[in-house]
Amino acid sequence: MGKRSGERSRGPKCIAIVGPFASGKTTLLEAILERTGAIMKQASTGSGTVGDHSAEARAHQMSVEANIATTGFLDESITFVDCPGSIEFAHEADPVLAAADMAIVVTEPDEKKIAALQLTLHRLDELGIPRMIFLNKIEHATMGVRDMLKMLQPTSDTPLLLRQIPLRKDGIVIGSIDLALERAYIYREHASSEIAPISDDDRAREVEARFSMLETLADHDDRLMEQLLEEIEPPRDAIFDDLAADLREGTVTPVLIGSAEKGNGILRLLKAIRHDSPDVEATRDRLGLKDAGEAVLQVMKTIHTPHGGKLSVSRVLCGSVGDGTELRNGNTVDRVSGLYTLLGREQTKVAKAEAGETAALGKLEGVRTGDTLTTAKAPLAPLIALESPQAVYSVAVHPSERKDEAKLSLALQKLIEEDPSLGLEQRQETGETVLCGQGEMHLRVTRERLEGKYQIPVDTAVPSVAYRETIRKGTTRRGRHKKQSGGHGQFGDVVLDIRPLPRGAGFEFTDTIAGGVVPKQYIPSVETGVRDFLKSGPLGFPVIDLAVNLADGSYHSVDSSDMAFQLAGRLAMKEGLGECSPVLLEPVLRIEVYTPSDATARITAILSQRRGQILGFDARPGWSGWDVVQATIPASETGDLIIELRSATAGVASYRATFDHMAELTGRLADAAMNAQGKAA
Ligand SMILES: Nc1nc2c(ncn2[C@@H]2O[C@H](COP(=O)(O)OP(=O)(O)OP(=O)(O)O)[C@@H](O)[C@H]2O)c(=O)[nH]1
Ligand SMILES: [Mg+2]
Repeated sequence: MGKRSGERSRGPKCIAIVGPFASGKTTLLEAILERTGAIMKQASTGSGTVGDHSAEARAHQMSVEANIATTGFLDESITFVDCPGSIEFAHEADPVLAAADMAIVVTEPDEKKIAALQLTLHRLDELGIPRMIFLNKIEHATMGVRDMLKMLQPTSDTPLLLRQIPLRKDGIVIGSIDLALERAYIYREHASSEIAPISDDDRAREVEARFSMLETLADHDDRLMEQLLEEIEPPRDAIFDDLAADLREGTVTPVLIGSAEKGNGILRLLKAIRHDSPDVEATRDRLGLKDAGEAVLQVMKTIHTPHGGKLSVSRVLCGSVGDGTELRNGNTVDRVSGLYTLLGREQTKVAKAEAGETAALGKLEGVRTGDTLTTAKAPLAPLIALESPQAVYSVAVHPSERKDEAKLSLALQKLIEEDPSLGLEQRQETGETVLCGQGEMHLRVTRERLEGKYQIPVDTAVPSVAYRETIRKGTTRRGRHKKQSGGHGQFGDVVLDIRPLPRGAGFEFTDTIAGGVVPKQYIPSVETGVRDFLKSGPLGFPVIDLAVNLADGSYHSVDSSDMAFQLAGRLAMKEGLGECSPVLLEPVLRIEVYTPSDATARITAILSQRRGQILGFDARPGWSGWDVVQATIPASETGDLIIELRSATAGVASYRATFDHMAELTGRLADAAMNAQGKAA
């Protein structure tokens, strides 16, 4: 074990606040801002003033995007980034976490939030982010703290290390005992706690809990282990050093307790951040970045402000930037125009941002969330690769008023720039513009932004399914196009052999014309006519998986033409296909659903009800207590599938799906699909 003491740092920090939905993250941010004097008064409920004052967040009583607030504690500048808890907005956290020094995981002692907590901690593990847990809503806790830990421990790969225990009076939590300081504090609402004497009963609990904390620390400190064995009281400084080192090295997850709403436990949390949190130097190490004298920044979030300005909120990892600094992003260079610190939506102009600080950089037009920027001459490889999650929900959108079409596509472009988990597809076949995202709420919020911020009323619809049709048997059919309307006539005559092909074969066109009964130059015309017909077959959908052979025909030396043979080909197809017992085909997806194991049976039932074929399920690799369910399922059944999957799993299930094959669809469902198509046409 290396030197552990004297490493506490005081540089500017960037702390991400993450955790399950509605656990109190935004309320905690507000409590922190109040306690550090950045705002006057904490709102009485969460999602109130600073944290989230976007109209969308207020309307839904939940955070829908990352909120950035820079404040100071003692002599230190700290930027907090409050991330949304809902899985539909989880992607907001990734670029933030990538450049943050540490995460505060806000959770509550509630069994229903366990799976969501696991989701958060797993992501932190994947990204290698040091974390502390803030066990919130402690004033409502009825469970003993040891039972709470027992409930939470399975979510974490590293041991949870309780740093405080609650003090209760008549069963109600009224304060806490800090196990490192061995001091009792009585909570006061929205004010710092008062130091209080420790009763004998509480002393006994404290000694026991403290011993268990020291034991955990001793796992990574031989000297402490010896001291414990020899019953020597370890020096307090050594304990603090261990707490900081273990957090930084990610060997433990410290747990602090409090109430964001009542402003309790906030000061202890701030002190723990001040003393124990890694700073930008450690974050550079984590990202494999050397400080070579040039500025390097990582973009955490992109904001298009209502006044049309673009802000790239960035962490300065080394060097410094000022207004006017030229920053290289890959092969392009942009000049910073305006530099600000943020307090929610409030911007304060600053001249410069130094290593460790987080600032919003104005007008970097080509820059996107997740980009790595530098003042160096040579391009820098991105420090992290951010993947956009696969979409699980989509809607077709179009402007309510035609005149807004161009405006809509511009606004969508901006929204996607702010939110890379949003996708846009232009579907040629149906002419639909389809928005793809992470869930119903995600797309609802997107629509609200279009209508609110960009003032574009839109209509939405369920996107249509890409049905096809094919034939079950073959036929031979003549198509004769003949017209005599004075002057030049039209004449084309073909005989087509039509036969089905195996699924996935597509379309084949051949000819077995002998002796020039259809002249060579008209054979492609026949094919064009046939293909044109196949765009919409007898059932109203594109026809696939069939072969057409031009077997015979005749022509007229004056009246035959390209167009006449196209029409003859079309005619033969039109009359022929009806005899080939056409059948509808629907796309079937191969799907993997990720779910906590206790919901696996419910998930398979949901899939089966939606005509899914369960292929099996397995333990999800690297996730204890989770499964992957494999199935195939018709695409038409997946429109709102995610909603049902999430409601069966307290909001945490997700899936990946890829096209697998086309399958025949008959009966009532086929009729419904054809009716819908008929109406649309
Ligand atoms: N009893 C109690 N309620 C709290 C506490 N902190 C927050 N709440 C309540 O919990 C609810 C959710 O609070 P938020 O701060 O919006 O939670 P959040 O984690 O930011 O939620 P999302 O961002 O949507 O994931 C609100 O009704 C808060 O008033 C607390 O310490 N005690
Ligand atoms: Mg929130």
